[in-house]
Amino acid sequence: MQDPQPVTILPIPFDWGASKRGADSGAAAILQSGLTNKLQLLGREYEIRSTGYLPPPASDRRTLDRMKHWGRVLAMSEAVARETAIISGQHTFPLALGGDHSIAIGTIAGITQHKQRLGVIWIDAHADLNTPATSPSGNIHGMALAAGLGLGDTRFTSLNGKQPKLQPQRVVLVGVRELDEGEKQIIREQHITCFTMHDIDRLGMSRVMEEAIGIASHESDGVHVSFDIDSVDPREAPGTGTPVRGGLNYREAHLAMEMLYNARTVTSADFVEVNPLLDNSHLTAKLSVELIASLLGEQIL
Ligand code: 6HN
Ligand code: MN
Ligand code: MN
Ligand code: MN
Repeated sequence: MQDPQPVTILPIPFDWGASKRGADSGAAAILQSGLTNKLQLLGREYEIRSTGYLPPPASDRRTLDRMKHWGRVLAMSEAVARETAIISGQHTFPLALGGDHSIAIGTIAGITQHKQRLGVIWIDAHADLNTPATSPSGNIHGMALAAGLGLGDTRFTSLNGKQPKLQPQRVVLVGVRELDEGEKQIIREQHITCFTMHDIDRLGMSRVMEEAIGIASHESDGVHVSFDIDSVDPREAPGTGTPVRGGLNYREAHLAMEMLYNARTVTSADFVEVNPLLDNSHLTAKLSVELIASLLGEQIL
């Protein structure tokens, strides 16, 4: 990866993949918390682009119990995939700002148009490996990684024509602490590497990230980091829709980002699930800016 590569920021104000409203303001909160200033300090050129996605009118009632608001999520995913494919083709670093995690359906579909052997490091309290058949909630943000692996509804899995877009041997989960039964089964069946909080406690974040980077980048043509802010402990990141106790602490999250930068292997990223409505202090958006800075090369010394 050429360094420092220009960054293309793609804000995606969308929250219909989640049950709580408010993550659609996440990108704006991250931008307001000083992201572009940070990029300037890091000597990174940047551009802010738009997907052009506008929420369809309230008359869009395409919704099913096990796939809530699928009409809106699909329209957004198509717009995100189109724009991300263009950005990837221009060899800048796509930085997608959610929005809820369903935006990753589109970013992965777009990026894999250029990178057929994309590794993915999915940093999240959850695995987002549900399908409409296994989902307890029907919320599509909990199905985003499954879609990339070709599992679930074909409207989502076949977004750019190609499915599956990802190979399970290059997909790594980090920070997991809440899984649904169907997700556990998919992890086992697909042989997906999953570093739970238990593994992080035992091995330490340093060893976990070394292994994660090795697995995701093995014979790959790039690595996508999909960072769900709920991976971080709710004490540090309260502003998120599905918080789970017992998460990454501040330094563990930073160490992961610093090691990813040092490995020079990451070619794109999502930062998702920041919900400013649940965080008056804007602590969560500020933390996101700091983590993005570490991922893009901010050094302590
Ligand atoms: N996220 N596994 C739960 C579900 O509803 O499928 C939670 C999903 C959370 C999704 O945090 O991106
Ligand atoms: Mn809203
Ligand atoms: Mn997630
Ligand atoms: Mn999550």
